[in-house]
Amino acid sequence: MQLKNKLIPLAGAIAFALAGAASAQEQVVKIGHVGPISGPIAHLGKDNENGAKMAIDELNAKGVTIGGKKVKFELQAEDDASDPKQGTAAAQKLVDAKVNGVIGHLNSGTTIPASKIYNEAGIPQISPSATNPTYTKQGFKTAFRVVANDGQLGGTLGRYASGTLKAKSIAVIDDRTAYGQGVAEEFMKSAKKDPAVKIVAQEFTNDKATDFNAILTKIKAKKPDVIFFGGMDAVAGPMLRQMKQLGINAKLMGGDGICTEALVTLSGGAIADGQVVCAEAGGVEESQRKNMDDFRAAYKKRFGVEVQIYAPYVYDSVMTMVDAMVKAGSAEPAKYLPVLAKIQHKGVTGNIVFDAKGDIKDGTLTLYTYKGGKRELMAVVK
Ligand code: ABU
Repeated sequence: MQLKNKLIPLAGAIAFALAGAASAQEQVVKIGHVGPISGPIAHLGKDNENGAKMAIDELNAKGVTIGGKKVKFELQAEDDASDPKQGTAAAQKLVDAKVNGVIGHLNSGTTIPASKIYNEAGIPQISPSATNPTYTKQGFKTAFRVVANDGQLGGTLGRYASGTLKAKSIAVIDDRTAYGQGVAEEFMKSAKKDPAVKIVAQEFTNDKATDFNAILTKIKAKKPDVIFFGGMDAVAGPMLRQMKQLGINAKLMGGDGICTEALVTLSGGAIADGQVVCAEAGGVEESQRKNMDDFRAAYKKRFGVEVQIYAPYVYDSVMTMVDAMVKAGSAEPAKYLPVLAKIQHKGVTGNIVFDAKGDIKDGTLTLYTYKGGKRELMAVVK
């Protein structure tokens, strides 16, 4: 009896010591993620965050070793509500938490000011969706992006408006954000290369607006063939509804911010077949589409909803960052950053290789329209 009493605590102590030794071998690597989980585009922020969760869970389930040590990844997800001030506060919180890397932010207006904070802390940042060119033009060695930029988006859409749609009169609206203003300017620059194109109206709104009657009434009088909107789906949806109410039959074009699955619901079903033309700032050719389709199916199985737009790019951003850590044999930012800058990662969204500025090399775009209440792929273009 006495012997048994002594053996039990001894066995417990051995088990405790073994568990301690195992956890001493396991290194925790923290990945920060920031997007708008509140506010008008919370559905897109959640989409991005879900992409990060899928990558982290997959890595932990598979088991990853970095520099000879087994690693456990932890996701620290923050909400910036698409607000630049909340964006910098979230960035500082991640720096203070000593994250090993950051994926985000979603918006250009939050990504750009936050990038200065990450840069000063030497923490690598990959944005999966911010498309304003300024982000990678600041000369920060820590800033990367896995999607094409507004120059490519606006350029391609401008050529499509003049070349394919043969638009002659175009009205432009933007939401005055870094993204909306930037993509609208690039679109106009590109469309105006065709001397037959006239910008007949230029109006402004904001990223929380829901009433566009005044600006749409002014635009209606100009009878444009196309209205280009620089902004997000939460604003484009009600805008489409009011276009229909006012009897405006012009096509609505926009960048990746409106090119979501949710646009149909947000417009209250007001989109006529083929009326909207928009572009995602990435995409894969037909031959590589299976990986993307498999990702979308796995996402839907896990979260019960369709991918909105950028979840696969977030997933790839995490995987690319971790690939660099594994190849560098270290999750220390200073050690894996140079490897990340030269990485060649085969992701579900295509090959990820960065140029000297941190932009994706050979970025593609995917043109979409909407038919029968569904987003429909038209073409993948370089
Ligand atoms: N690229 C569209 C949404 C995010 C942004 O650039 O603001």
